[in-house]
Amino acid sequence: MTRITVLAGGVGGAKFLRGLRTEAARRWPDGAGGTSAELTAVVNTGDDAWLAGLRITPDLDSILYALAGVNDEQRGWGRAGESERVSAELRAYGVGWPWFTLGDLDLGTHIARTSWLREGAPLGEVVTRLSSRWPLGVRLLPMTEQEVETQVEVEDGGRTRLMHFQEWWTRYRASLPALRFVQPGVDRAEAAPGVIEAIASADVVVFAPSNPVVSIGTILAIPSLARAVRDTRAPVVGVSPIVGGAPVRGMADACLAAIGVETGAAAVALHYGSRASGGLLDGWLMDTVDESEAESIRGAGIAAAARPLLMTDLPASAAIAGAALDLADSLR
Ligand code: FO1
Repeated sequence: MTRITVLAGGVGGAKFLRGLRTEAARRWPDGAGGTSAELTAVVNTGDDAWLAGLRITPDLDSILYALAGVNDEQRGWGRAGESERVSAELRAYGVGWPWFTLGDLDLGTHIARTSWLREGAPLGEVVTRLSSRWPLGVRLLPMTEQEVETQVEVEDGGRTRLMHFQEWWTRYRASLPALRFVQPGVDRAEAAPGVIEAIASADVVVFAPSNPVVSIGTILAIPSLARAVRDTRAPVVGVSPIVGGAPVRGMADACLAAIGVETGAAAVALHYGSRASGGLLDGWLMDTVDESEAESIRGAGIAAAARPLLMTDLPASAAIAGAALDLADSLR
C-alpha cells in the first residue's frame, strides 16, 4: 500500500490535500470511489488559541472542513452557511477577541473539542473523534499534543512586544513588522502519536504549499519531527507556496521578511535546504513562472520541476499533487 504523508498548514494545506485525495483515487483506486493509498496530514497547531474558554485549532479545522466539504470557500476559514449570533453575544459581554469571529456552527466544533479535552482526551484522540463524523479519506494528526502557540515579537511605537500569532495575523493583517516568531516550549515538544511513524514509514513525504515560516516552519520546529524528516527513506518533496515572487495566498512575505528569507521560490527551497547536506528536501516543485530559478535550486542539491501551481479548482490541485508525486518517483 502506498503511504503519503503531508506536512500542512491551513488553507494551502487543505486545497492541496483535496487535490491529493482526488489524484490518489485515480492512481490507486479502492473500487469504491476512494483510494487504497494511506494519506496522512501532519497539521500545524501553532495558530491555536484559548478563546472564550474554548480551544480553537484553526489549521486543523480548515483542513477538516475542507475535506468534509463543509468549509466556507470564499472566506477560506470556518463553515459554509455560517451565522454569528453567539459571537455577537460574546462581543456584547466583552468576552474573546472582538476582531476574531467564532461562527455558530464552528463553535459546535470548539465546544465538542474542549469538552473532550477537559475529559482528559489528548488532542490526537480529539482530532480522530472530530474526523470520524465525515469520510475524509485523509488521516489528520496534530503535529503535537502540547500547546505551543506561536507568538510574534513586533515593534510598536518604538517598543517591542509579544502578541499571539492570531492578533498579528487577523487583527493587524501582518502590518506590524515582525521581528521574530517564537513558540515557547516547541523545542521540548514531542510529536503527537503516529506522526513519527507516518513520516518514517511513508513512501513519499510532501511539504504542502503552506506558509514556510509559521506553518511548515512551526511543524519542523519540533526536534523529533524534523529528525524524522531528515531520516526517512521516503523522498521528501515540497510544493512552493511562492509564485512569481509573491505568496499564492496569505501573508507569507511578511513572515519570510522576519526570518531574513527573500520571498522567492528558490529562496524558500534553499531555506529548507537539501537533505543531502543536512537540510530537509530532496525535491522542489515550483511554478513555471519561476523556472529560471531552477538552476540555483539544483545547484544546492535539490531536484527541481516546474508546472503551473495555482490551485484554482479541484482538477488543478489534483494535477499539482500528481506532479509532486511524479517528482518524488523520479527521486527513488
Ligand atoms: N480569520 C480572520 O481573518 N478573521 C476571523 O475572525 C477569523 C476567525 C477564525 C475562527 C476560527 C478559525 O478556525 C479560524 C479563524 N480565522 C479568522 C482564520 C485564522 O485566523 C487564520 O487565517 C489562520 O490561523 C492562518 O492560517
